[in-house]
Amino acid sequence: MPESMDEIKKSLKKELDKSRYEHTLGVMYTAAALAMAHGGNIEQAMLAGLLHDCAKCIPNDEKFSMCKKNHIELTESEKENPALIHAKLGAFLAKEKYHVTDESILHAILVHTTGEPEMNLLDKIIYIADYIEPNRNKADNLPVVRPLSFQNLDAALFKILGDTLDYLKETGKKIDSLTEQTYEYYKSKKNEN
Ligand code: DGI
Ligand code: FE
Ligand code: FE
Repeated sequence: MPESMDEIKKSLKKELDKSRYEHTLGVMYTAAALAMAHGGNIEQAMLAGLLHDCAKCIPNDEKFSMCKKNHIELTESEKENPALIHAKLGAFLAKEKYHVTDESILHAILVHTTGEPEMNLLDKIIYIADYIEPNRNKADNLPVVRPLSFQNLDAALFKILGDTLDYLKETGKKIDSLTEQTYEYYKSKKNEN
């Protein structure tokens, strides 16, 4: 049986540090609001939002050993940038530990960090909610991206991806090919209109 939202919250409160737990609740409610605005399924959005970072606070060495033990294959990019692993491992834990059976929720968790071309509505909602939730305050473009997210999901994605790439370049991080492909996809989508 899938765990109830209350049971999951209780468990995440222990698994995550305080600010990550608060971020998680922020993503959950922001995802609900985006689902309302765009005709998505509110319950799905909330559960995916609640669980999206469930693997975030596991130490890196443990992330690697959990992936090995459970035959979760990592890309070269994930091995080089362990910050990416929590998405794949999070989708695994959502299924195995929290007993989520809804594949679309698991998929939204899987792609929440890099995105991917042709995301579905729930994928987009979680990707965007992760960036705009109220506790986020670092990105300069938030005053533009927040209202845009309630008007045009693809335009918001393009803006977020562009700024994320700029940030990764500025900080000298290796860019995952999916992040790049996702940006190119939503750029070409924008040029179609
Ligand atoms: O887990 P959150 O902090 O809430 O947000 P997230 O899942 O979007 O993860 C953000 C982290 O992922 C941040 O440390 C930057 C990193 N990231 C996202 N795309 C890429 C990336 N890191 C690298 N090296 N390359 C990427 O393409
Ligand atoms: Fe994350
Ligand atoms: Fe997050």
